[in-house]
Amino acid sequence: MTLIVETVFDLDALLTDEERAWRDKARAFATESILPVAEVDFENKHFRRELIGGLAAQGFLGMHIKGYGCAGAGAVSYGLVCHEIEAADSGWRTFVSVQGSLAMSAIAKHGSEEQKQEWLPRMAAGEAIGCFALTEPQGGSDPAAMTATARRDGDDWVIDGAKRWIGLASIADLAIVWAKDEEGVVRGFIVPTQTSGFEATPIAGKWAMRSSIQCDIRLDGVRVPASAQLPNARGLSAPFACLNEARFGIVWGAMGAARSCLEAAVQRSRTREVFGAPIGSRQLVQAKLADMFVEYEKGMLTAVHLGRLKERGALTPAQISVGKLNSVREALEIAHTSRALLAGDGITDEFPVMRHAANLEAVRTYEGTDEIHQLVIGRELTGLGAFA
Ligand code: TGC
Repeated sequence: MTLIVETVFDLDALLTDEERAWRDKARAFATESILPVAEVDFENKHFRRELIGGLAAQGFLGMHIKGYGCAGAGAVSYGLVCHEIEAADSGWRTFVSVQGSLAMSAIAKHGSEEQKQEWLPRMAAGEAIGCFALTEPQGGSDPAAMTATARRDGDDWVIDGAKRWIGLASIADLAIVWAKDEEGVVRGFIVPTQTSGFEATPIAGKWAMRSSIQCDIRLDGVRVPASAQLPNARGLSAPFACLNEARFGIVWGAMGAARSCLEAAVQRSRTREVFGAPIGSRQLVQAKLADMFVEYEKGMLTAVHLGRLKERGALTPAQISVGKLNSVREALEIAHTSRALLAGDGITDEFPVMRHAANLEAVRTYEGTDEIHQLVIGRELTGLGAFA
């Protein structure tokens, strides 16, 4: 499928054949399997579980991890897959992120060899679903203030606490749970969700991400063996290393939602006639389209740059903050402008724009709000922290 917005800027020139192949595969899957059901599932708040097998068969789950049944693809390839899937719906890019960038990454980065062998191949195949339990009910911006605890009891660990906004938790087979030990050190645990004392409840009444699942979790004396602890996770930098992966995917994904909105506005501007001519022939409309397009391409160039840095092992958290802040902020702006150009029809499900705008409100908040990323960048520029 050729998109009008792709014919102008030739971003393809920056991609390798392999990257284009991943992109094309993801676009075909998103177009054939997600897009046809995106509106109805959003309307009905339906998580279409049967799509998981397709995502797994395409090799998208944990695709940046090497070995253990994972594709070992490059960062730009992974970003392009996030981009294409979120062009269909942010909820499904979120699924790919939670499974691959958060839950699988936690095991790949911090797990023992036995834990990797046990979980990663099944997770890559979509046979085991993971979730990542970090955020707590009092708020997500300051995970250092977490109150979930893990105490030793003989050879076991016993975990107590509450988590909130945890994607996929009610359908997950395992949860990566972050909790403080008796010394106040943050540790990570692989908790099978069937364990007694683990309870996940989907959050109702969402106006965003309606075709995906976010949950409250209660951890009530959840007992796991010592072998469930991630041995290489000590301190908050461990979950943050996973958040970096997910935030990187959002840099690309949000621009996918933006592209979908921009494409809708461009196509409409060519055909919709007002005052006897297509609205695309009017200067005010062209100015809006041009500004949206420029921000979209700037966002994509940033994404490619960050991807190349990541492939060299040189990507820093502050650089990811630049990308996450910019992509989501500009994607929202593009969605809102597109809605205005589509006029009354823009609020209907004839176009994907309101759905993307609503989803992007959630993307703006999770994995670090705009304000958190501004402060990360501000600290990098000034050398002065301004969080407290
Ligand atoms: P501070 O608490 O002082 O530092 C803790 C340690 O973490 C290190 N660190 C990082 N390491 C790697 N990558 C990063 N991006 C890191 N950011 C911090 C830091 O160096 C320190 O290491 P060490 O070894 O000295 O102990 O925190 P800070 O002052 O560095 O950072 C403060 C702040 C506000 C930037 C940070 O707390 C932050 O990023 N907050 C936002 C957290 C966030 O994104 N929460 C939303 C998570 S989304 C979610 O949970 C839902 S999962 C998705 C789903 O299920 O759908």
